[in-house]
Amino acid sequence: MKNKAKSPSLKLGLPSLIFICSLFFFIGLFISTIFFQGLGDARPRSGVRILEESVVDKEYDPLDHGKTGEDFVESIPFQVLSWRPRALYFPNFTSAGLCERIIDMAKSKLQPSKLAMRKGESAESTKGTRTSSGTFISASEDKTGILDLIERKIARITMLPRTHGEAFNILRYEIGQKYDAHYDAFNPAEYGPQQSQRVASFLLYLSNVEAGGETMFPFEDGVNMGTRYDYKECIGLKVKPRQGDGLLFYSLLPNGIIDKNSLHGSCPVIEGQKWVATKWIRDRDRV
Ligand SMILES: O=C(O)CCC(=O)C(=O)O
Repeated sequence: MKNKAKSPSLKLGLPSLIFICSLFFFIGLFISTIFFQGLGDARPRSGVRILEESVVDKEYDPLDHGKTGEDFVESIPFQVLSWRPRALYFPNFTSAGLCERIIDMAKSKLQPSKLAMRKGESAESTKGTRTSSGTFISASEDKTGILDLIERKIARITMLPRTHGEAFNILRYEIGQKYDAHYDAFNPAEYGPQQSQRVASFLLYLSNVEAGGETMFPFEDGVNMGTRYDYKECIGLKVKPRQGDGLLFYSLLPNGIIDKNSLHGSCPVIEGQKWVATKWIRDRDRV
């Protein structure tokens, strides 16, 4: 019997196959690490990168930037709603899809919203002041990267470092629910000594509301100040929630004093549901 000639084709055993596959895997990992490092820290994670690219303005040539700067020019449209308080409105700050994903993140975690108490106040005496439900979610807890992306964008428009921000407070108001007029800054004369102070608030409207639910500024431009305003009435400048839009206002004047015009609240929802993500930004690092 003739011996079968040995075929010159390559026959690989299991160990060799595993070795080759691992080699390709590590080469791929190495190349992608180098590529993404090149994009710098300013780029959000891939799942949501499309959102940020849509606002990069190709019309302008970016300048050389410092170590903490960015290599792109960005357009973020806004409208000045008021100078007293300083309030800016950002249409289409975020897409509707991302708003829905934030609502989904928060839905199962809602608890009755709480209030910071002034000296002498109690749960009983403040009952009915704030009737929404809410939950706190920090950007680091959100593994999808959506809150991280939004937090970076808020830091850009305020020029207040993201490390000064509290976790997002995601709120839901149902029909009849509201937040009576209040200040976000804590007056030490009423609340006692403060370690740090809230400088600004950013509200991202996560839903439309059929009727009611406006964010109101009863003392805008000093109007209604010095009257017998009862903090419940929904008057003054009213901002109607629109899904994906943002509202920024400052609670402190440039000299660090609380801006009396920044009194604000949420009018009762009349029809539909209101969802909003609030970020309070402080004058000091939170980390
Ligand atoms: O829901 C709003 O429109 C206002 C929320 C608010 O006043 C706050 O969270 O401090």
